[in-house]
Amino acid sequence: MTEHNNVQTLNQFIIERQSDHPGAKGELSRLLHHVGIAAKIVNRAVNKAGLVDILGEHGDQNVQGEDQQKLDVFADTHFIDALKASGECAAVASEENEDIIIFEDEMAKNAKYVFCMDPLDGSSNIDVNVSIGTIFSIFERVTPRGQVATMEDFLQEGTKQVAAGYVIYGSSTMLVYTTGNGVNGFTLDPSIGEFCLSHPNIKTPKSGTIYSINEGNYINFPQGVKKYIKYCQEKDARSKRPFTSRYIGSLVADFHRNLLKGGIFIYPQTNKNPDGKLRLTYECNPVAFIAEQAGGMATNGDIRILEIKPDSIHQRVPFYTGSTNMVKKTEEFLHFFNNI
Ligand code: P6P
Repeated sequence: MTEHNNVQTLNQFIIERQSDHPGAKGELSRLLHHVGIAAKIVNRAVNKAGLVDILGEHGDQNVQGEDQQKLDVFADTHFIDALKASGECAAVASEENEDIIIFEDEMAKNAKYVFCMDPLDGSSNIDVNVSIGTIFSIFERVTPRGQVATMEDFLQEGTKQVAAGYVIYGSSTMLVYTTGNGVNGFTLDPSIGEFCLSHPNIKTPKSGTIYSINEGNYINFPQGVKKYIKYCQEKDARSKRPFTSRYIGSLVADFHRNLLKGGIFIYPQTNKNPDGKLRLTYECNPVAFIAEQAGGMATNGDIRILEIKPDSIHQRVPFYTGSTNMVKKTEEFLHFFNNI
């Protein structure tokens, strides 16, 4: 019998932390509870992906023109179903859907929140058994309750997020989230089917020795990024350089490692992606909220990610995030060499 008497489950934690939000009536708690349910359903499918016919391409392409893997579609469908079932979500913006998904039932029209998500980020890694993840961001709607949500509810600055998090389906499955009072990590215990508090009050190191960037795009990088990469590679005992290069190609996995160990993740503008590759509303905003809540930073090379007013739900931005001292050093190079 596994001893669980001192373990706090996600649901116990959510309810306990409800008091962080005076006047809360449990809407966000119920919404987060349903996120946990969907995460367990997707986790079960991800773990079996190699065994059942759920691998391989779904035949369609998502709005990004990327081949949709079946697990992408599975994750998108099950998160949407769980959000609708919660009764606390009015509409969803998803990487897998060009337009927002508006729930039109009476309960949803009166719901307080809208939800942005990348239901399965890093999906190109699915069939090579590399960690993938779900990333989500929750806003209180700005349109009046009692009517359907609109696109206006989704084009809010990241500073307006009420909650954000990610699920990493890796060697273990973890859910990491914030509601603006610190960052907490929960590890799924498959023996009881519960996310259990394993990483309370995560704080990311101010400095690190890991840099994560796809150096295959080096030729197209801004001069300041090229100079920063060379800075990471130079020998300097005092600042523990040369740093270590680690790049998994799955944002959730690269970010999570750097969050815990210290480091910087960079996806700058390239010729192929002149505005960067990562999407503001459902990748950069939630990751930035977590980074800042853990004592780190997240910018587009110039300003805080969280201060950017989105002009579309699939808008891309350059992304620099992680240990504060490393992000600041990168910005020094960008300001000097690129006049950013
Ligand atoms: P590249 C995965 O497709 C993703 O959206 C992120 O998870 C990841 O950080 C990035 O793209 C990897 O992009 O161009 O290096 O393969």
